[in-house]
Amino acid sequence: MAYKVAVVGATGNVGREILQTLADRQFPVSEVVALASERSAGSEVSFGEDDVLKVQRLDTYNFKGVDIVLSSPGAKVSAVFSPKAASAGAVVIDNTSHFRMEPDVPLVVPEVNPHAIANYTKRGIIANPNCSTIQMVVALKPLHDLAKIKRVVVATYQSVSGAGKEGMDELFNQTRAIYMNSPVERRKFTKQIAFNLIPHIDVFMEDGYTKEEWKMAVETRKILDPNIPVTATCVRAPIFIGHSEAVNVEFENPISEEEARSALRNAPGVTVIDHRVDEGYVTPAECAGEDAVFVSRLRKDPTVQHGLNFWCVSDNLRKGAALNAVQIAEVLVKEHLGKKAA
Ligand code: 11C
Repeated sequence: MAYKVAVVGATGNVGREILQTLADRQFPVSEVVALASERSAGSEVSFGEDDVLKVQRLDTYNFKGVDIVLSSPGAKVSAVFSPKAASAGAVVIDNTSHFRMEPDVPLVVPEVNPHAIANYTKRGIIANPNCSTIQMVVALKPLHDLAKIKRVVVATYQSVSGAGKEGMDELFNQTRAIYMNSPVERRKFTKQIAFNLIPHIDVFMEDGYTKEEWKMAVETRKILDPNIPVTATCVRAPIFIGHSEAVNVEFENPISEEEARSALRNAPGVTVIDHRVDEGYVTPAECAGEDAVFVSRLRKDPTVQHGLNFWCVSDNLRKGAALNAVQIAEVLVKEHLGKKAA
């Protein structure tokens, strides 16, 4: 069985990564359609090593006959076009924040809550979580199964690709300007990002947290366990690809470093690289282009009864977005669409 797949937002960072991931993983496609705004229509995007797709206009596209839509055009565009595609009969895997917290839309990380995909029938939409949430819950899941998480405190160091191509261009241009003694221009970020850190991702909310910080808390509860309190500080860092997180976890039950390390080693999607020597840990520069969530610097937190600290790094465009979406599509066809067709 092969499926007609449409990629919405095909010219963006995540859209291009989705096309690459579909091809790399040999997703069973009968046809792939690349869709984007009128401005990008007519341009070309690669599908795997050999194929080139001409980008079509999203606003006039008829989704009839499309089986699966992988959508990452921005929340406002998804708000309009994901329901439109779903009512034409497609199952939409939506990578924006727009539908994530709606109760009848499953929010899925396949290593954590694949069973939730079954609820796609309610709206025809499955939401892909925020990148910083995805990598954290992949690492938290085996630890929660082992000793029941009581509380999570996390600080993130997020790459500029999370803010799209414009974010990457801004880091590049500002870095060059500083080296060339030229004026530093700012468009995308609220402060200079080159040689700096910005403790502000997404908009501020009434309680002083940013929406990125709020997303990490509410999405973790929806995906992993509704009773886990999460408090986050999200920081933009001058890195092109790869989000990093310093995670502190308090547990209800005893858990040793060895038990935690072994559970993480056996967990799907996790690679533990944790040697207490120079170079014995993973940094964001090393995770770009990789599928795994890397865990390093695992150690006891002696300030609470049952606590651990760890460092977690992953490619935000891949596991944080495109790969997770394609993995959802893989479960969807294997467990649901394929069975329906059979
Ligand atoms: C960032 N995490 O790094 C954001 C990007 O809710 O899907 C993804 C935003 C989202 O800026």
